[in-house]
Amino acid sequence: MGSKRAPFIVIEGLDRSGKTTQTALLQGRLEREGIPNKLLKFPDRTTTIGQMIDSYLKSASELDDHVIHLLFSANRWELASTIEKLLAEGVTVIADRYAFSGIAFSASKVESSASDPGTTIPKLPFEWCRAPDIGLPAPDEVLFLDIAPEQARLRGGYGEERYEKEEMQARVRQVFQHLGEETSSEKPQSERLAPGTKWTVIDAGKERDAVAENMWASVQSLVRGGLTQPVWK
Ligand code: FDM
Repeated sequence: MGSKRAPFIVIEGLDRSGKTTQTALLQGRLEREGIPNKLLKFPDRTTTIGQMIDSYLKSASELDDHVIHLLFSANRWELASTIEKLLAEGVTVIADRYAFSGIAFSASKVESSASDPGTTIPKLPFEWCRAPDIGLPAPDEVLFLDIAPEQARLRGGYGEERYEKEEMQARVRQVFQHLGEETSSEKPQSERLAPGTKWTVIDAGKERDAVAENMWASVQSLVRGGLTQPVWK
């Protein structure tokens, strides 16, 4: 019987969706269940590339939109072999954001159209945004914490960082929804954005413990059972 590997689970979500709290609760649950695990956070602001990203997000520096997109991707590639190694060793990897955030945020950047100044057009084409992450270890499951912008506002508004503006967040939510459809198991595997990834929408507007329970219910058989197939790329 072939050896099993651990699953790779990604938590994606909008700002104010409770993503950080819920990621911590999921990790606590894995600990209580005695399941070896490692929590990663993207961007990982501790590396040299991560420090450039941090400075950009805090508006302490300016970078071309293409450059920052590639840095976010490079920041994942820095950890790609570590992720594969951990999974092979039986350590469940949870990532707070991953390539889906990379696509959603960059593809949501717009500028006004030269021919029709009243309308906006994307600054970076969707396919271009997707390309640098092709070949990274792909998650077995994405838990997308979804919240309506109006409800996010009631939770106390957005913070100070570059993308924390309501119009941007609304566009990001639309791209995430599109990514969810492209990843959906209803499509033939050959047409999916991430062929082995299960995309689960979690209603993040619910009360904290209910959200945590729904997330656990979705991943528990995966983390308890492990997987025999190789990591998806
Ligand atoms: N973000 C995050 C991106 O624009 N691209 C990426 O690849 C990733 C991983 O960085 F606004 C954005 C999303 C968010 C910001 O994220 C920092 P945290 O979770 O607030 O640290």
